[in-house]
Amino acid sequence: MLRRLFIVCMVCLFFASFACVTAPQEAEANPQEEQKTIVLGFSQLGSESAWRNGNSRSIQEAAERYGIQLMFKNALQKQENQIKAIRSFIAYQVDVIVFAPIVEDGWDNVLAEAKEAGIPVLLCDRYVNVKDESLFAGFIGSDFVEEGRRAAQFLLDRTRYFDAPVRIVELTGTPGSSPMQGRAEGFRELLANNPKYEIVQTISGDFLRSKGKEKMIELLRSVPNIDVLFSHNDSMTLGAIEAIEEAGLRPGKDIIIISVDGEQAAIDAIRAGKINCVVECTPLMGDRVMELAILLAMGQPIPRKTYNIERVFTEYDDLTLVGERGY
Ligand code: GYE
Repeated sequence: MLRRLFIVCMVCLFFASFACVTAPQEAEANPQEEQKTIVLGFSQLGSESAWRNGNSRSIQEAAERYGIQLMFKNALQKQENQIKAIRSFIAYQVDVIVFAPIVEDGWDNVLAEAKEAGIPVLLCDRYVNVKDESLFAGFIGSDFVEEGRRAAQFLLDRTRYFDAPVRIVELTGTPGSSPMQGRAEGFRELLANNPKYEIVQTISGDFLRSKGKEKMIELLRSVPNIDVLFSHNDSMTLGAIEAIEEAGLRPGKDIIIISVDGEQAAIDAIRAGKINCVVECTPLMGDRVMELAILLAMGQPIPRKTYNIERVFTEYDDLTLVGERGY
């Protein structure tokens, strides 16, 4: 028994010493330090909502985790600032450009410049409308048309036994942006051919809480008998709730409220009975953005579209199971 133990020990020692000899050689052949740090230029469109701030944080924290050097520029809600930022990334010769386009149109020229410079571009969060789709490598974000459908599906279920007409007002996001267009389209798709539902007025609140309140005040003054508010994001919804309460009505009861995003304050508002449904749209995609950026920097292909996995939160759900939202 002792003899066998002795042999086992000797064998282990032999391999241990072998590992000691080879380890430094391996380190020399492939030194960590020599790996080039990836430089990523990220153009954020602004800071209009809790969603946007959560998205910026997610990108910044993930870049640190992945050891990627991040050049982060906030365009403060102006497309021209985004174009300038992208041009500066090209001049700096970053490895990858990622950006969240404020609107869909107007990117052909600057993206052609990036392509000419050989810098791959990843669209994050919102889509673009360009003549040549090879001007960007891929997209990561949400399926906005599907979000609109989910909002409409909740509405159909919730008002199944309501008498016609069901009068809806809609607060939309930034005109010309992909979430605004997609959510409006998906919502209408399910209501089409159903005369019971009437979208009585559509008005833009630009994804801003302040405008959500302002526009809801206008709607309450100009539109009689509002049954439902469909709001394209939580920030506008939270502003609209203030307007509804100030008008002496009960949000979530006198007016059914359907929103999009799923920020902490909106989930709390469902718990308080003031929002009936929130279609989730997550901004927390930093890790996946970094993984795609690494592939692009290595010259690898990436999927044309990567969608986030999302759910719907309603007044009927057990929301005690929903943890901290992180935005
Ligand atoms: O819903 C809204 C934000 O583009 C998905 O932009 C994003 C939207 C989000 O300001 O809150």
